[in-house]
Amino acid sequence: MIGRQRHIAGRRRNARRAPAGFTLIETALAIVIVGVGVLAMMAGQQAWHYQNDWAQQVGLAARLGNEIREMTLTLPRHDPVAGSFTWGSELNEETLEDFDDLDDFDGEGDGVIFSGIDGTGPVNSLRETIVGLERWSQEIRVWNVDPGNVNLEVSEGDSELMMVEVVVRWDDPRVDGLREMTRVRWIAPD
Ligand SMILES: [Ca+2]
Ligand SMILES: [Ca+2]
Repeated sequence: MIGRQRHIAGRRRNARRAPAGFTLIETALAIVIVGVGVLAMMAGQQAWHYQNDWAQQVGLAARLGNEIREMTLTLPRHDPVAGSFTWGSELNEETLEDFDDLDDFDGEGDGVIFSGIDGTGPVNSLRETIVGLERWSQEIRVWNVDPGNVNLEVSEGDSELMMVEVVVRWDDPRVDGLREMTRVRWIAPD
């Protein structure tokens, strides 16, 4: 009899111990918790990649603006013969290679664009097309400003003071259309 009681007491002790393994609900909960964690990590990584990529593109845009600035810093404002009378490139100046004064970079007053889409750019300070930047463009405009107020545009030839502007755009594959990435302006030195 005593042996039977011991046997029953032993079974009860075993019954009080937690069963080995997890229940279905515990397993499902664990899967959900781990899944949410993984998703959050992936979202965080994506955001980091996006911001890192964006910082690179902004840096590149600033560089493309400065390439034009360096290219044009030593140029005279106007053609030594035609002066501001011929605003834009002079006769026989058809490509970037031929531009030898600042107003050449304003075309006929509409600006000049060096673009990867049409194969004319973007260009560096040595007037070479930069390979691999087909989605980028540099638009240059040149105009005269009032010496007393450089924010005031005046008619071509009405002032000796000249403003140069470069707008750098990127055809961002993540959105439709071109993004303006940077806009740099400076007063042309004498
Ligand atoms: Ca010229
Ligand atoms: Ca010219």
